[in-house]
Amino acid sequence: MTEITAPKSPISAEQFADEIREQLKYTQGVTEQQATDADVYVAAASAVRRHLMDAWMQTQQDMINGDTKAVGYLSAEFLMGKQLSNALLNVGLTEQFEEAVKNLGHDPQNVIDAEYEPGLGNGGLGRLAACFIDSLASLGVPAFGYGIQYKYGIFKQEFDEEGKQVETPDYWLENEEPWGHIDYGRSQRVNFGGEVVEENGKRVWKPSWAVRAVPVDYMVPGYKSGRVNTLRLWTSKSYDEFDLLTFNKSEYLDAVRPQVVAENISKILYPEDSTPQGKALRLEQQYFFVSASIHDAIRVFYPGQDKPDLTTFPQKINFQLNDTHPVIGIPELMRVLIDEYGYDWDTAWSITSKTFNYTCHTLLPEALEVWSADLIGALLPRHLEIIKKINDQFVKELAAQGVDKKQIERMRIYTDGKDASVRMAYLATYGGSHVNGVAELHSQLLKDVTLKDFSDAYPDKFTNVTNGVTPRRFVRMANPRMSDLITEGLGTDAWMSDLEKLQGLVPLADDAEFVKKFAEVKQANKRAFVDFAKRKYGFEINADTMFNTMVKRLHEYKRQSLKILAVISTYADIKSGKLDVDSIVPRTVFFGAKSAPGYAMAKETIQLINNVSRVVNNDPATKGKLSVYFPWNYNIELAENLIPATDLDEQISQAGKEASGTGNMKFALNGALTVGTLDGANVEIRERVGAENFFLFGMTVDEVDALYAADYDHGGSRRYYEEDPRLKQAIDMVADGTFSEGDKKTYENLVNDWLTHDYFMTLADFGAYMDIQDEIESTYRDPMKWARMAVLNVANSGYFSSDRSIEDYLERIWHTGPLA
Ligand code: B1N
Repeated sequence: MTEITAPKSPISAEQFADEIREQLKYTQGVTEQQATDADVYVAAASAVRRHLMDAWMQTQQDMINGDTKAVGYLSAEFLMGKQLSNALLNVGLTEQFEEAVKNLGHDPQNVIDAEYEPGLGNGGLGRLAACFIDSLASLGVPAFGYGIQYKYGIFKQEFDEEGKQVETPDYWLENEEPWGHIDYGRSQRVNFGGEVVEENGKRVWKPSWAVRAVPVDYMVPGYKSGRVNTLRLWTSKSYDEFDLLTFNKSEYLDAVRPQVVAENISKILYPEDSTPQGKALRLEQQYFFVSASIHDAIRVFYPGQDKPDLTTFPQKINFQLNDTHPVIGIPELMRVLIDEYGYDWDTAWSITSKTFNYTCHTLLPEALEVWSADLIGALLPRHLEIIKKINDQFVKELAAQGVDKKQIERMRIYTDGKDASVRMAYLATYGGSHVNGVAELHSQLLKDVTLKDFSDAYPDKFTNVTNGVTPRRFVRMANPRMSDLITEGLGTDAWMSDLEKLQGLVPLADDAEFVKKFAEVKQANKRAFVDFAKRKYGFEINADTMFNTMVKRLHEYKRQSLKILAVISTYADIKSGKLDVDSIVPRTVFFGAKSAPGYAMAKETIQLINNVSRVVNNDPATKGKLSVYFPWNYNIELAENLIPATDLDEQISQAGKEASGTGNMKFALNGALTVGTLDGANVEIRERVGAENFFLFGMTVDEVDALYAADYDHGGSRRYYEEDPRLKQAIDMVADGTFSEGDKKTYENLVNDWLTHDYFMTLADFGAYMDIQDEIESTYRDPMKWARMAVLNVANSGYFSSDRSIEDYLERIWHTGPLA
């Protein structure tokens, strides 16, 4: 059992069982005999929460009273995953829980499973936020996560008979949710609409409606740090102020409109990943949580003060803007300082620009949020004025620096004219102290391409912080067998809070016995996944095959289509007899991916994968040597089960499109080998694990650019189709109805796009991708060689701990550290 600093007095399993009994009786009102798994889950969660309470309160006290600057991580998404096992691990009660629950007559796994996974995020960006708050707490750094408690999280994905994605609402709060604590007393008023008038020479905002932002607090326990931070998620309530004036004009529905609007704000998470939708409600959500959070921070750090000295604000807290979603916080803090606290413009600007920093998570130009000035003006008229003034100041500053007119035009934060708009990434870059990308290559491309003008004008602002993942959840919890082996191999479990210690495994890669044990662990994980998949999905999977996984959001740039075309090609060769089915390495290909509901091309790809799965898995010609499974509703739980069971991970995005990726890190840390392109953090993973332990293929960023320059996406892809018979055969099969019961229309859009545009160059990389498969197969045929490479992947991936990412943020951006 690992020793921890929180709670101060560890308890026995018997005591923990008593605490659960007490909760069952006095909080839930059920007898021990009546208690279901779900009851025991709620009781155990409540008991754990009590264990965290002292440390939570102490952390807040120390933060307010001390002078260690705090971090406010502003994020529209926190994809937390289930909380109970994580809290037990961090508080040091895992074993006591298991024994206690058994003594109460329940299966611990069933109790853990009874928790409903909160899906308050889309993918990597939201999960990164969750890993970061775990690491902040584990490092003892005072921090708040600030976001939205959506009533409906990311939709539940199902597949219909035709293999199409069907979305159903995810009402995650249907049952008792023991973690969040709603705190009505610390609500904030958030105003919207109306107009700005001149009063005594001052601009005064007269809003037309308001909502009440109520905080729901989640404890964020650090691992072995004795610290518990806060994730504060805002929920919107109406003030139930009835608009009498409107009512008297007998416009009843108009009179209650504000109430309806208010409750809508935190109702639903936008299901778009990497591509924003410029909808008014989304801007309302952004302003809602950011405004509430800024006022909350002032309340926390200047308790009871009517006239706080807010020039010290940037020494109390720094706000990290998780992509452009919270960037409206910059004009909001300006407004608060000027309108609410009476500071002059220059003082307000000095405070604001020291308070914010911006992390960019994309390279896709369409993913940088741009809001129409009309929309901002209607919803937040005072902010639009402030943004224009920021823009004026910015333009003057650039001119004074000697920046030429054309470049200034390109850089405008606010663009005039009839389609006047506000570019949030530019506002964030100018309005904050630091800008960072999320992997070396990404940060470089930000400087060279996406934000080049800004990097030229403000070179010192730009830095990189490569993403990371929390080893507690994604190694220790997800992969207990491998974790035990690592601890045995290293003679300590200190790697869990200092992941670079995995380096100590490097010599063990040459220890045949250790490598064999490592291979056995992987095999045991595969068998466990087979059971899990049978239980949850009814799949019949053969554990004695290579597990080859591609899990991530469905997006054209990620190129699930490349993977499925390769599968189809292999299948075609087996059918035609070109490939002897007994000669191939038996493979089970797994896909997991949700598509944005309105993303037609992505949805067609999902349908194709499902139908390839149906056809291939039911064809006796493949003799079970090639199978495709697409477990629906990819989420954290599935990730935690599938990643440790995977042999080969797919990271095959077009070079220059994936900002970082974080799945790639989770796989490497769980002993999967990667087949991947030189994109995002793949580059750094390969550097660290060694080129000889990574299956690299495909074009580089420069080669991609050269092909675009040669007009690839305007008809250039067709040549690849015509010149590579494997590719032609695979695409023809998609077109001819093999995977749509003879219907030639089903995949028309996909086929048409491949042959005319193929913007993400799937066809151009197909040959290289097929060629690398030979190397993959011959390596897999030598199990000890494969396992050795896997050990080296684990041993050299300690860098990809989110603890290291946070250390980098502390040093390069936040300039703060642990509480004394
Ligand atoms: O952020 C992750 C990266 O590892 C991924 O490479 C990157 O694609 C992802 C709008 C996004 N970038 N942008 C988003 C999400 C939701 C939304 O509404 C954009 N997600 C990423 C972590 O750095």
